[in-house]
Amino acid sequence: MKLPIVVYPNKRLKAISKEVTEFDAKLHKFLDDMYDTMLESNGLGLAAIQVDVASRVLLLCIPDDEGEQSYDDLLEVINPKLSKMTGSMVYQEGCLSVPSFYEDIERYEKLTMIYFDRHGNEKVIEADGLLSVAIQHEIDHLDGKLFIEKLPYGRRKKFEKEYKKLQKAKK
Ligand code: Y12
Ligand code: CO
Repeated sequence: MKLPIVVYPNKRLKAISKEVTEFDAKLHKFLDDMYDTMLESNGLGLAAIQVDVASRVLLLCIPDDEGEQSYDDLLEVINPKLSKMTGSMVYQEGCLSVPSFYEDIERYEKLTMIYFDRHGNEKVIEADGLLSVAIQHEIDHLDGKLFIEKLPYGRRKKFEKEYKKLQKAKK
């Protein structure tokens, strides 16, 4: 079931999400609904707060070399922690909660993430490139942060002006 997406400037996106303690059927149904929401919205990643649930849950599904998004590549991430962040890279990021805007953002190039799967099993993944960028983008959501907050002052001002104009035109 597709869930409604919370969009900027809704203040709910600033919530600090809480750790998951129950790895039960309710969590599994929520993960399945997040997956439907992400795919039906053409997203590569989605954090729970984007569907108004302040839990430390995120999904990622990075396309393969042919640009195909496959269920086999789905990463369900619960209570993630990052370590061993190294290097830097710039990638043009987008977000389902900030529709129609893409901006160059600098992030760590490589990292290690420890997290739990839907059954409460601890997992470790080493990521680089797009996966590393997407992980950092989604973990920022769990801490109430959006990629546009990383823009320099001038670019942020320009974004706010254009975004307001676009929101007005949509009404
Ligand atoms: C870099 C950083 C973060 C990610 C994962 C999270 N971002 C997304 O999944 C963005 C998806 C997105 C999809 C859109 O919809 C279409 O393209 C049809 C979109 O366009 C509009 O809202 C009009 C914007 C963002 C990945 C890489
Ligand atoms: Co986002």
